[in-house]
Amino acid sequence: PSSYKVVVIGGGAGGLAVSSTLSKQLGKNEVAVVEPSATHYQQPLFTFVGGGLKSFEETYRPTSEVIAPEAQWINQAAAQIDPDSNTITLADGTKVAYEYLVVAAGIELDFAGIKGLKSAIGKNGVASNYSPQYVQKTFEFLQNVKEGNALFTMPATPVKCAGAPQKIAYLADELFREKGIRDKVAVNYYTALGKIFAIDKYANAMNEVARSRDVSVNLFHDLIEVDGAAKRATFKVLGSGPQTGETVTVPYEFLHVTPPMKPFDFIKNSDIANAAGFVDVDKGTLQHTKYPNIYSIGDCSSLPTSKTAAAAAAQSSVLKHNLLNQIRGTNAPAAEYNGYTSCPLVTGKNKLVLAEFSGYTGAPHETFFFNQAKEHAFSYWVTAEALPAIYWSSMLKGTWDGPAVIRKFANPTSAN
Ligand code: FAD
Ligand code: UQ1
Repeated sequence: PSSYKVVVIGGGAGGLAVSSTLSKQLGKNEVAVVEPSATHYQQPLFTFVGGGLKSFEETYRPTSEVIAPEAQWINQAAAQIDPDSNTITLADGTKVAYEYLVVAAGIELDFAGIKGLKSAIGKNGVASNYSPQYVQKTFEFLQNVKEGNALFTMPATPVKCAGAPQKIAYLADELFREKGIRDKVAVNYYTALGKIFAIDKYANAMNEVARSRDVSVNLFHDLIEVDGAAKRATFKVLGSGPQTGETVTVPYEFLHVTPPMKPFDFIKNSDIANAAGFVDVDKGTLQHTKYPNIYSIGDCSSLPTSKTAAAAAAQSSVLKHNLLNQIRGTNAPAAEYNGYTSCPLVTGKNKLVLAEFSGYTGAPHETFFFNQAKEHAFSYWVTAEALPAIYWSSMLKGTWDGPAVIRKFANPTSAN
């Protein structure tokens, strides 16, 4: 089989941040990137596309243009990982051998996990910012709304960017106000979880945002069925309240679904997965708990923090440091990831709550000197203008490790 020093599975945000640096450091054709998609998407921009604030064309570039020229692109899906023989098998059956493996395949959207959703989505008012296939439908269908219920859902599974399910509710609220129909439309957020956001500082802020925009927040409501023809969504009530176990059916004119998400089968069914199906790595070093020549980054990893590109950026520098140490036999101390993640909660045009925290401790780690739980036009600019540019020009090239470098002078008294 073909053979590489390092094989990286996945050419998304994390996989490219790692492979760009490694391929330059290790030399041409020592690093292969296994990536089935000919198009690379900047997914954080999808929220803005759904809200009509950015064009879809800004969200993607050809994979051939974002992969480092020093890396070998294998344009196929990985189908199997065999850590005992240091090989992976591709979808066409070819085997590829590695000395070191980095798994960065992301997380799978499970539209089939909700009854009726697969046939309903993309038509009759049902859309999702989570998929490039349906993100443009969000804005199209929002513009068609004249009255009735607009529903926004968040599932019980782990998801990437756990704030995205509610961001689009605030953008919809603003659109309905601009059209002068807000008094005829109810904006309802339904989450399977018991809180609007995991970290209290930002949960308090978002509860106040929802209250002030008249967005109803329905906790412990898990979407289980969509009847696309009748335009009705059915929720199962979770938690331990009086309605627990009951189902509630709500008619809608517009439905934004955050699909349940799950680890890809080729990872889940491999020897490198934990019980939940994520790649079982040390939460500090990102090295596999059983196979020392395997690392993982981003949404497919077991790292117990909130899954975002911001987290993958911080993880990428730790992974590269530790893997290059190992390859070169240097005895430098291991770098440790502290759980840093960030969720820019856009709440309207020029308004945004910029959550930044450690998923390991729950402590905020804010980059700037002002209170980022407050809606701010500057935070909007950072997220809508600066970060997309940083993503293409720096993160994918392996030179963005997250905002720690800015925090040093912009908020020097903040921890970390
Ligand atoms: P991805 O970037 O998803 O890349 C995974 C790659 O693996 C893909 O290219 C995929 O094609 C490839 N792959 C899949 N299967 C295989 C296989 N079998 N073999 C090989 N390759 C495979 N993050 C933020 O930081 N800020 C935000 O504001 C933000 N907003 C978001 C809004 C939305 C609507 C969405 C959907 C996401 C948002 N995110 C945000 C999350 C962010 O996009 C992800 O957390 C980030 O992309 C994770 O990087 P990754 O490399 O782990 O996975
Ligand atoms: C970030 O570093 C990052 O990676 C490029 C994102 O993805 C687009 C983000 O959304 C965020 C919020 C960060 C964190 C950076 C700052 C300046 C808060």
